[in-house]
Amino acid sequence: MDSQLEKPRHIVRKFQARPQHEGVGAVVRRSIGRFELRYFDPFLVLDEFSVAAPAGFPDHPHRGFETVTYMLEGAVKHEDFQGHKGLIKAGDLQWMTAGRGIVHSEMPAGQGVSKGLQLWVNLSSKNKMIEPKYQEIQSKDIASTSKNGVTVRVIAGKSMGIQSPVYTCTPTMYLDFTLKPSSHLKQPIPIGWNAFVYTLEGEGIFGLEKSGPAGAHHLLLLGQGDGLEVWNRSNKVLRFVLIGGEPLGEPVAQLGPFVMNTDEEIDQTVEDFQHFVNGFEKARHWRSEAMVGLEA
Ligand code: FJE
Ligand code: FE
Repeated sequence: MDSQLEKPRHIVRKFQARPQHEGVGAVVRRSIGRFELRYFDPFLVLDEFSVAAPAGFPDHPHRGFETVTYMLEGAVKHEDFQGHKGLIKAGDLQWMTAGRGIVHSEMPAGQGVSKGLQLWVNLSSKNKMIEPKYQEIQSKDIASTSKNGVTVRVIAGKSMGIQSPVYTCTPTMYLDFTLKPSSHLKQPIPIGWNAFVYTLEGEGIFGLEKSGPAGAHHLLLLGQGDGLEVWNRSNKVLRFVLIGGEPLGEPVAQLGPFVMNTDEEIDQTVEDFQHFVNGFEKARHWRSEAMVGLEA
């Protein structure tokens, strides 16, 4: 836990994630993916979403990347065009590799507001057209440990001696930390990876001990180095996620939910989706239950 850092990373840019409308009636605080920060290789989008019925994210496609949905409150019901469906509840994780194609709906379940984080992780050219795959972990099964006032839930990668079972096509770490007042953390991060913090609750000092504190709903981009130091000098709990990934270093061509390397591949994807081929076959006759309900 008290791993020594030789070159701690510092915050190089800080963004406040302000609410904006997305999907149908949903609100997201988008940090990565907004125009000031189009891409932080390999990350395409980070949304802190907040959604209550009848709002949601009805039937839509994805190709060429992964969506990682980590629920904070409430639940999201998902269904896809292959018949894969389920409920992602508070604390649960869905790591969805869209690969060559997924069409699905993501709608809030139950009363009240459902909140969570959705991260889009790009796939390398050799993985963009792989078979779609899900890795789903319930809250009780997420690797977690606590020491000296620091609790970690390991979504991907390893921390404080424990490892997530999630396989990441693009090498990725995703850690959910809670720090009690007066606690301190040193977390190694692989050299060369791009890494950032997204703050959820409370106030923390990140990187440099004498820097000013960062409050909730901020994206902190980290510079290069071998790890991150964090201090909670406040009298409230601090919660944030630390996410890092190995940059792909490839060109990105994006059209909404389709992310490829070239414009030609995007044109091909639009054609595949419109003609229900190359992985989109099952989209021809599929509607989510949510949509069928509206049509009836
Ligand atoms: C999408 C607009 C969207 N953030 N956070 C355009 F809103 C979406 C989309 C989501 C989404 C879904 C959840 Cl459950 C959480 C999200 C965007 O579904 F895919 C496109 N293309
Ligand atoms: Fe989606």
